[in-house]
Amino acid sequence: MSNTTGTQQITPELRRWIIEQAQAGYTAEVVLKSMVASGWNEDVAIEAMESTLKGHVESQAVASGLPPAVAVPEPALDESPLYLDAGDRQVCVLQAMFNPRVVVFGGLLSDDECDALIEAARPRLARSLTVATKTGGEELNADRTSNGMFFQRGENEVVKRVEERIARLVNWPVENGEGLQVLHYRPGAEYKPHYDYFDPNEPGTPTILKRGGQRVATLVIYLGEPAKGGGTTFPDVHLEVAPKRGNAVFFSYERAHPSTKTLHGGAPVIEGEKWIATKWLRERRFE
Ligand code: PD2
Ligand code: ZN
Repeated sequence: MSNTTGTQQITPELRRWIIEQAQAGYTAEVVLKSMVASGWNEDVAIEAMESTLKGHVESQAVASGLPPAVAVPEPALDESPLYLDAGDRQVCVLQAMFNPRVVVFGGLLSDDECDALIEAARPRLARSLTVATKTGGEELNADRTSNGMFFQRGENEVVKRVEERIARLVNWPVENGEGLQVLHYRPGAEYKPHYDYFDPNEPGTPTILKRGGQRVATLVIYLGEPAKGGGTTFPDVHLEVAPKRGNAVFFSYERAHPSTKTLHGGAPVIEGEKWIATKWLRERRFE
Protein backbone atom coordinates (compact mmCIF):
# COMPACT_ATOMS: atom_id res chain seq x y z
CA MET A 1 0.00 0.00 0.00
CA SER A 2 2.99 2.32 -0.03
CA ASN A 3 1.87 3.99 -3.26
CA THR A 4 -1.70 4.74 -2.26
CA THR A 5 -3.08 7.25 0.15
CA GLY A 6 -6.84 7.09 0.51
CA THR A 7 -8.28 6.52 -2.95
CA GLN A 8 -5.72 8.47 -4.99
CA GLN A 9 -2.77 6.50 -6.30
CA ILE A 10 0.75 7.87 -6.64
CA THR A 11 1.66 6.44 -10.04
CA PRO A 12 5.07 6.25 -11.74
CA GLU A 13 3.77 8.84 -14.24
CA LEU A 14 2.99 11.24 -11.40
CA ARG A 15 6.46 10.69 -9.92
CA ARG A 16 8.07 11.40 -13.31
CA TRP A 17 6.02 14.57 -13.66
CA ILE A 18 7.05 15.77 -10.17
CA ILE A 19 10.74 15.25 -10.98
CA GLU A 20 10.33 17.12 -14.28
CA GLN A 21 8.71 20.06 -12.50
CA ALA A 22 11.54 20.20 -9.96
CA GLN A 23 14.15 19.99 -12.73
CA ALA A 24 12.39 22.81 -14.58
CA GLY A 25 12.93 24.94 -11.50
CA TYR A 26 9.39 25.12 -10.12
CA THR A 27 9.27 25.48 -6.34
CA ALA A 28 7.56 22.89 -4.15
CA GLU A 29 4.82 25.42 -3.43
CA VAL A 30 4.05 25.96 -7.11
CA VAL A 31 4.02 22.23 -7.88
CA LEU A 32 1.76 21.57 -4.90
CA LYS A 33 -0.68 24.30 -5.98
CA SER A 34 -0.85 22.90 -9.47
CA MET A 35 -1.49 19.36 -8.17
CA VAL A 36 -4.27 20.57 -5.87
CA ALA A 37 -5.79 22.60 -8.73
CA SER A 38 -5.96 19.45 -10.86
CA GLY A 39 -7.83 17.53 -8.16
CA TRP A 40 -5.19 15.95 -5.92
CA ASN A 41 -5.88 15.82 -2.22
CA GLU A 42 -3.32 18.10 -0.55
CA ASP A 43 -1.97 15.44 1.87
CA VAL A 44 -1.56 12.96 -0.97
CA ALA A 45 0.18 15.61 -3.09
CA ILE A 46 2.61 16.47 -0.27
CA GLU A 47 3.38 12.80 0.39
CA ALA A 48 3.90 12.22 -3.35
CA MET A 49 6.29 15.15 -3.65
CA GLU A 50 8.27 14.33 -0.52
CA SER A 51 8.75 10.65 -1.25
CA THR A 52 9.44 11.20 -4.96
CA LEU A 53 12.04 13.93 -4.49
CA LYS A 54 13.74 12.14 -1.60
CA GLY A 55 14.00 8.97 -3.70
CA HIS A 56 15.28 10.94 -6.67
CA VAL A 57 17.99 12.72 -4.68
CA GLU A 58 19.09 9.38 -3.19
CA SER A 59 19.33 7.63 -6.57
CA GLN A 60 21.30 10.57 -8.00
CA ALA A 61 23.66 10.43 -5.01
CA VAL A 62 24.30 6.70 -5.40
CA ALA A 63 24.67 7.09 -9.19
CA SER A 64 27.37 9.70 -8.61
CA GLY A 65 29.35 7.28 -6.46
CA LEU A 66 28.25 8.11 -2.89
CA PRO A 67 27.65 5.27 -0.45
CA PRO A 68 23.89 4.63 -0.01
CA ALA A 69 22.03 6.39 2.82
CA VAL A 70 20.95 4.26 5.78
CA ALA A 71 18.49 4.82 8.64
CA VAL A 72 19.95 6.84 11.51
CA PRO A 73 19.02 7.59 15.12
CA GLU A 74 16.79 10.62 15.48
CA PRO A 75 15.19 12.38 18.45
CA ALA A 76 11.44 13.06 18.09
CA LEU A 77 11.59 16.75 17.23
CA ASP A 78 8.69 16.99 14.77
CA GLU A 79 6.61 19.34 16.88
CA SER A 80 9.62 21.26 18.23
CA PRO A 81 9.21 20.18 21.86
CA LEU A 82 11.21 22.10 24.46
CA TYR A 83 11.73 18.87 26.43
CA LEU A 84 12.00 15.24 25.36
CA ASP A 85 10.99 12.35 27.59
CA ALA A 86 14.11 10.19 27.94
CA GLY A 87 12.44 7.71 30.27
CA ASP A 88 13.81 8.66 33.67
CA ARG A 89 14.58 12.29 32.81
CA GLN A 90 13.21 15.20 30.80
CA VAL A 91 15.94 16.45 28.49
CA CYS A 92 15.94 20.00 27.10
CA VAL A 93 16.34 20.62 23.35
CA LEU A 94 18.57 23.68 23.15
CA GLN A 95 19.35 23.79 19.43
CA ALA A 96 18.58 21.77 16.29
CA MET A 97 20.21 22.01 12.87
CA PHE A 98 19.18 19.95 9.85
CA ASN A 99 22.21 19.93 7.59
CA PRO A 100 24.36 18.67 9.19
CA ARG A 101 21.95 17.01 11.58
CA VAL A 102 23.13 18.39 14.92
CA VAL A 103 21.04 18.61 18.09
CA VAL A 104 22.24 20.15 21.36
CA PHE A 105 20.65 18.79 24.54
CA GLY A 106 20.55 20.47 27.95
CA GLY A 107 20.55 18.52 31.20
CA LEU A 108 21.03 15.06 29.74
CA LEU A 109 23.00 14.05 32.86
CA SER A 110 22.82 15.26 36.45
CA ASP A 111 25.96 16.61 38.15
CA ASP A 112 26.08 13.43 40.28
CA GLU A 113 26.00 11.25 37.16
CA CYS A 114 28.80 13.31 35.58
CA ASP A 115 30.90 12.91 38.74
CA ALA A 116 30.19 9.19 38.97
CA LEU A 117 31.37 8.60 35.38
CA ILE A 118 34.52 10.70 35.89
CA GLU A 119 35.44 8.92 39.12
CA ALA A 120 34.84 5.46 37.68
CA ALA A 121 36.91 6.36 34.61
CA ARG A 122 39.80 8.21 36.31
CA PRO A 123 41.89 5.22 37.45
CA ARG A 124 41.54 3.56 34.04
CA LEU A 125 42.62 6.44 31.79
CA ALA A 126 45.34 5.93 29.20
CA ARG A 127 46.51 7.99 26.22
CA SER A 128 43.68 7.83 23.66
CA LEU A 129 44.01 5.48 20.72
CA THR A 130 42.07 5.69 17.49
CA VAL A 131 41.04 2.89 15.18
CA ALA A 132 43.81 2.31 12.63
CA THR A 133 41.78 2.24 9.44
CA LYS A 134 44.64 0.70 7.46
CA THR A 135 44.60 -2.45 9.56
CA GLY A 136 41.45 -2.37 11.70
CA GLY A 137 43.62 -2.31 14.87
CA GLU A 138 44.30 0.63 17.22
CA GLU A 139 47.04 3.26 17.18
CA LEU A 140 48.33 6.40 18.94
CA ASN A 141 47.25 9.49 17.07
CA ALA A 142 48.88 12.93 17.31
CA ASP A 143 45.55 14.52 16.37
CA ARG A 144 44.00 13.27 19.56
CA THR A 145 45.88 14.39 22.67
CA SER A 146 43.33 13.36 25.30
CA ASN A 147 43.40 10.48 27.78
CA GLY A 148 40.56 8.02 27.61
CA MET A 149 38.98 4.70 28.52
CA PHE A 150 35.99 2.61 27.45
CA PHE A 151 33.30 1.26 29.71
CA GLN A 152 31.72 -2.03 28.77
CA ARG A 153 28.10 -1.57 27.78
CA GLY A 154 25.98 -1.81 30.94
CA GLU A 155 29.15 -2.10 33.04
CA ASN A 156 27.76 -0.40 36.15
CA GLU A 157 24.50 1.10 37.32
CA VAL A 158 25.19 4.67 36.11
CA VAL A 159 26.52 3.52 32.73
CA LYS A 160 23.45 1.35 32.23
CA ARG A 161 21.06 4.14 33.21
CA VAL A 162 22.75 6.64 30.89
CA GLU A 163 22.76 4.17 27.99
CA GLU A 164 19.05 3.46 28.41
CA ARG A 165 18.34 7.19 28.54
CA ILE A 166 20.30 7.81 25.34
CA ALA A 167 18.53 4.93 23.56
CA ARG A 168 15.17 6.42 24.44
CA LEU A 169 16.24 9.97 23.56
CA VAL A 170 17.43 9.20 20.03
CA ASN A 171 15.23 6.15 19.35
CA TRP A 172 18.04 3.69 18.77
CA PRO A 173 18.57 0.29 20.45
CA VAL A 174 21.02 0.10 23.37
CA GLU A 175 22.53 -2.97 21.63
CA ASN A 176 23.63 -0.82 18.66
CA GLY A 177 25.83 1.37 20.85
CA GLU A 178 29.56 1.03 21.39
CA GLY A 179 30.64 1.20 25.04
CA LEU A 180 30.71 4.72 26.50
CA GLN A 181 34.12 6.28 26.11
CA VAL A 182 35.33 8.82 28.67
CA LEU A 183 37.96 11.35 27.56
CA HIS A 184 39.96 13.82 29.64
CA TYR A 185 41.57 16.88 28.06
CA ARG A 186 44.08 19.08 29.91
CA PRO A 187 45.09 22.57 28.66
CA GLY A 188 46.47 22.26 25.14
CA ALA A 189 44.80 18.90 24.51
CA GLU A 190 42.46 18.67 21.53
CA TYR A 191 40.85 16.34 19.03
CA LYS A 192 41.53 17.66 15.53
CA PRO A 193 38.59 17.72 13.07
CA HIS A 194 37.63 14.29 11.73
CA TYR A 195 34.63 12.20 10.74
CA ASP A 196 33.40 9.54 13.13
CA TYR A 197 32.27 7.11 10.40
CA PHE A 198 34.82 4.64 9.06
CA ASP A 199 36.27 5.66 5.72
CA PRO A 200 34.93 3.16 3.14
CA ASN A 201 38.14 3.56 1.12
CA GLU A 202 40.48 2.40 3.89
CA PRO A 203 41.57 -1.24 3.67
CA GLY A 204 40.79 -2.02 7.33
CA THR A 205 37.18 -0.81 7.13
CA PRO A 206 35.48 -4.04 5.95
CA THR A 207 36.86 -5.83 9.03
CA ILE A 208 35.63 -3.07 11.35
CA LEU A 209 32.16 -3.11 9.76
CA LYS A 210 31.69 -6.84 10.41
CA ARG A 211 30.93 -5.93 14.01
CA GLY A 212 27.76 -3.77 13.97
CA GLY A 213 28.15 -2.04 10.59
CA GLN A 214 28.93 1.66 10.19
CA ARG A 215 28.76 4.30 12.86
CA VAL A 216 25.66 6.36 12.10
CA ALA A 217 25.55 8.88 14.96
CA THR A 218 27.61 10.32 17.83
CA LEU A 219 26.62 11.78 21.16
CA VAL A 220 29.28 13.78 22.99
CA ILE A 221 28.26 14.38 26.62
CA TYR A 222 30.10 17.04 28.62
CA LEU A 223 30.96 15.75 32.09
CA GLY A 224 33.37 18.43 33.28
CA GLU A 225 33.65 21.92 31.86
CA PRO A 226 36.84 23.83 31.10
CA ALA A 227 36.85 27.58 31.86
CA LYS A 228 38.05 28.42 28.34
CA GLY A 229 38.25 26.53 25.06
CA GLY A 230 37.32 22.90 24.48
CA GLY A 231 34.13 23.42 22.47
CA THR A 232 33.01 20.87 19.88
CA THR A 233 33.42 22.45 16.46
CA PHE A 234 31.75 21.72 13.10
CA PRO A 235 34.04 23.56 10.67
CA ASP A 236 31.83 23.08 7.57
CA VAL A 237 29.08 25.14 9.15
CA HIS A 238 31.17 27.29 11.50
CA LEU A 239 29.36 25.95 14.54
CA GLU A 240 30.88 25.59 17.99
CA VAL A 241 29.02 23.86 20.82
CA ALA A 242 29.93 24.99 24.33
CA PRO A 243 31.16 22.16 26.60
CA LYS A 244 28.64 22.79 29.40
CA ARG A 245 28.54 20.09 32.08
CA GLY A 246 25.50 17.81 31.78
CA ASN A 247 24.74 18.96 28.22
CA ALA A 248 25.40 16.95 25.07
CA VAL A 249 25.73 17.35 21.32
CA PHE A 250 24.20 14.73 19.03
CA PHE A 251 24.93 14.41 15.33
CA SER A 252 24.05 11.77 12.76
CA TYR A 253 25.41 10.83 9.34
CA GLU A 254 23.28 8.72 7.00
CA ARG A 255 26.19 7.91 4.71
CA ALA A 256 29.93 7.59 5.22
CA HIS A 257 30.67 10.73 3.23
CA PRO A 258 31.76 14.37 3.76
CA SER A 259 28.48 15.50 2.13
CA THR A 260 26.97 14.90 5.59
CA LYS A 261 29.00 17.95 6.75
CA THR A 262 29.74 16.13 10.01
CA LEU A 263 33.40 17.05 10.11
CA HIS A 264 33.90 17.92 13.78
CA GLY A 265 36.63 18.39 16.35
CA GLY A 266 37.34 19.11 19.99
CA ALA A 267 38.93 22.58 20.16
CA PRO A 268 42.06 22.89 22.32
CA VAL A 269 41.35 23.43 26.00
CA ILE A 270 42.76 26.82 27.01
CA GLU A 271 42.06 26.87 30.74
CA GLY A 272 40.74 24.23 33.13
CA GLU A 273 39.97 20.60 32.27
CA LYS A 274 37.44 19.08 29.94
CA TRP A 275 35.81 15.69 30.52
CA ILE A 276 33.43 14.09 28.03
CA ALA A 277 31.70 10.79 27.46
CA THR A 278 31.24 9.79 23.82
CA LYS A 279 28.59 7.33 22.66
CA TRP A 280 29.01 6.07 19.11
CA LEU A 281 25.97 4.39 17.60
CA ARG A 282 26.19 1.67 14.93
CA GLU A 283 23.77 0.58 12.23
CA ARG A 284 23.22 -2.81 13.85
CA ARG A 285 23.84 -4.70 17.09
CA PHE A 286 27.39 -4.16 18.29
CA GLU A 287 28.44 -7.28 20.22
O1 PD2 B 1 35.73 16.27 22.73
C1 PD2 B 1 35.07 16.58 21.76
O2 PD2 B 1 34.43 17.64 21.76
C2 PD2 B 1 35.04 15.68 20.60
C3 PD2 B 1 35.21 16.21 19.36
C4 PD2 B 1 35.20 15.37 18.28
C5 PD2 B 1 34.87 14.32 20.72
C6 PD2 B 1 34.83 13.55 19.57
N1 PD2 B 1 35.01 14.05 18.37
C7 PD2 B 1 34.63 12.10 19.62
O3 PD2 B 1 34.72 11.54 20.73
O4 PD2 B 1 34.34 11.51 18.55
ZN1 ZN C 1 34.53 12.58 16.80
